[in-house]
Order: sequence, then structure tokens, then C-alpha cells
Amino acid sequence: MTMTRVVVGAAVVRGGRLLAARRSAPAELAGRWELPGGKVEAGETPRQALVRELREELGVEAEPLARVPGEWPVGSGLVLRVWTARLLSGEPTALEDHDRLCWVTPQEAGALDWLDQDRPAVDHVVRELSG
Ligand code: 9L3
Ligand code: MG
Repeated sequence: MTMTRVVVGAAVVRGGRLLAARRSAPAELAGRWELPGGKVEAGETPRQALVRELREELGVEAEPLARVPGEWPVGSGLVLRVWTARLLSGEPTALEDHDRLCWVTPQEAGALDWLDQDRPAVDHVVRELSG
């Protein structure tokens, strides 16, 4: 039996800008941009995982808002689901797996080299920010 594991990603929005994170690891993903997040662990809901991942990766407290419709395969056995989120406290800092963070306008977001599986969710959020 094959189990599909969920990876959660956060589209953190503030002041009309989206938080983009550039991966520093693993080597094959380094330099590409993503929505911060990671794998849901045993006993966690996806929303709990999102809160934990943003705490670990960025050092912030955040609140998941709405699910972005859809899900996108990440290699084999993983699927990405995305929530919009807002910061409750803290200023995002690249603590793990990222070497750059950037609050991007919708126009700037379009030009970044996102991981393939993040692109549809980024496009969705950018449309919301632009509309
Ligand atoms: N991934 C893709 N898009 C994202 C995230 C957070 C993760 N927005 C991919 C990268 C890895 C896998 O999912 O292949 C697991 O992510 P992580 O635990 O290394 O962040
Ligand atoms: Mg991660």
C-alpha cells in the first residue's frame, strides 16, 4: 500500500505582499523559491503542521486562514497543500532551509523561479492580491 504524505505550504500575506522563501537545501532545490512549510508529522493536523513549520523555519507565530484550492504532487509519495496565513508575532528570519526571504508584490512574484508545484498556488494568491 502506498501512503501519500501531505506537505503544507504557507502563503503568508502582509500589506499586499507575499512572503517568498529561497531554498538553500537540499542541493537540487537550492536557489528556487517556495512557500515556506514542510511535511505533516504523525498526530498533527495540516494546520498544526503549518504553524509548527513557520515557527521552526521562520521564527514566527502565524495563523492559517484559508485553504488554496487544489493539491500538487511533490515527487513520489508527497502532495503539497497550501493555506493563506497571517503573522501574529515575530519578524520572519531564515532559520532553516532558506537563505533569503522576500516580501514580493504580485508583479515581483510572477518573475521568481518558484518550485514547480508551488506555482499554481502562488498564481492563485497573486490573483487575489491583484484583484
Ligand atoms: N516542497 C515544495 N513546496 C513547498 C514546500 C514547503 C515543500 N512549498 C517540497 C520540497 C521537498 C518536500 O516538499 O521536496 C518536503 O519539504 P521540506 O520538508 O523539505 O520543506
Ligand atoms: Mg520546509
